[in-house]
Amino acid sequence: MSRNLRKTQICVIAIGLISIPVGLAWAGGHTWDINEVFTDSTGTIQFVEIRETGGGANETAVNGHNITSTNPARSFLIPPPGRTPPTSFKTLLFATPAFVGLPGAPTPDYVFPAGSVPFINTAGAANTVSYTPFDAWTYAAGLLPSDGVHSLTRSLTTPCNSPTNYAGQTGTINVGCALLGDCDDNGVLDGGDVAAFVRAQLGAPIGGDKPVCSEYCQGSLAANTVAFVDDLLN
Ligand SMILES: [Ca+2]
Ligand SMILES: [Ca+2]
Repeated sequence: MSRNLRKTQICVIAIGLISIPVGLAWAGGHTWDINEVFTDSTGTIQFVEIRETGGGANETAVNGHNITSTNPARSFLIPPPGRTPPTSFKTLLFATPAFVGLPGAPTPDYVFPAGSVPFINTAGAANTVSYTPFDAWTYAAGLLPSDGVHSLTRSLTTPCNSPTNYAGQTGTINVGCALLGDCDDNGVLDGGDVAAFVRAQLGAPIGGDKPVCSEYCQGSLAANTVAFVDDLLN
């Protein structure tokens, strides 16, 4: 190859690179991680939340990648279009059809098809949930709650669930308790719930208690107690 021809080729490549719009040049979709998973006891109500973790504003090209689970074996191809920037630290919410419209549930960005329910395991076993091919997260057996209110986060904590969609809508669902505050599970809010609420906070429930009904998800024991007492007295 002559020196002049090589110079010409380099110039053409350089001009080509310069002419690519900045947004396209840096658009990607590789800095998203699995952030939170949730299941109820039956596996019909589940969600998977992924999060942009690098702060990149143009990690828009999530479409074409898959959310997968190994237990059971599931794969969901994220359909087009890509997301609208900025993507920085935002979340995307994938959920089963039964999640849609629940009290406290934000609108999912994507709904798993009915044939993919359950999408993740309900309890007990280990599982690997991935955003392919860029992130694979494995949690050990016994870590995923299924009480209807707690979820498993990327850092392996089990707080109240916090599904958040791309628009920033967030909420908490409690599908494990029919009557919030009925901590002794006798069907009514009554005096017996006070002792059962205390037992739940101490982590020492007795037979017949329903600790999930003491979970007000207000962010602190003080706030939870206020909400419980308010329910009890009103
Ligand atoms: Ca969350
Ligand atoms: Ca009660």
